[in-house]
Amino acid sequence: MAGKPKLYYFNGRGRMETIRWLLAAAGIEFEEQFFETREELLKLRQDGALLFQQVPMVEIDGMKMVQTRAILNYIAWKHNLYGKDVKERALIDMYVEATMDLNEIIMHHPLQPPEAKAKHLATIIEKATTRYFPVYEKALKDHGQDFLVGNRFSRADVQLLETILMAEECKPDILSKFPVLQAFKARISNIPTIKKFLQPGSQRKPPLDVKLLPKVLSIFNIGNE
Ligand code: P9H
Repeated sequence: MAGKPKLYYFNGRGRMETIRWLLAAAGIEFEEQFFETREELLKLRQDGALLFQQVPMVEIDGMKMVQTRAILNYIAWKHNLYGKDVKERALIDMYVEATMDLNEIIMHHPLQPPEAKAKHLATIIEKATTRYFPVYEKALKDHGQDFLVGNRFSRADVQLLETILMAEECKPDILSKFPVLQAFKARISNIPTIKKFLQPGSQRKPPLDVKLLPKVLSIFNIGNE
């Protein structure tokens, strides 16, 4: 029996957080190795552990998986969070890829130069409330089911909840015009595995703060290229 998955990244969200969410939602315990220095990243590269010299990297089922989406697809498929057939998978992929587009903007907010922060925040709020959230609000309203796809819990529900909570950190009342999403948030947050992950002391990471930022910039040599 393969041991617990082991996650290689820094002690923060970035591109690894969605992987932590999906493993937690599936009830899968996991270990983490955190980079404190660039040397540790370079060591993994020298050991040939990073197919494209990048992280996130997850050791799972004898593989050293890289590429965030590939890792998420594998976990979702393995733990039946990817729909019952290829049509449901297609719809899940459309919903999930959109959450990742919004996440991509939000996860880079801490890396924005101070003078660009206000405009970047306005973009997050505008995109969330005019492009993305209206689609999920309508989908849930139209079918009236508890879950986004196939009336069954899937990665689409997990990744939408993650994105909703990240957007609320940007603007606490960002769901004010989305009553169905407010109910969805409460419902999915009460699923036992997710409720446990939302508890203090879990492996969920806080927003990337000014304390951690210099370490992230040095680990990935950002800004000294
Ligand atoms: N397609 C950190 C915090 C927030 C957002 C991003 C990066 C891309 C995937 C070293 N990995 C800053 O850019 C660090 C990827 C993976 C791939 C990396 C290098 C990033 C970050 C670290 N950079 O989806 O997995 O960009 O390893 O030499 O490229 S994450």
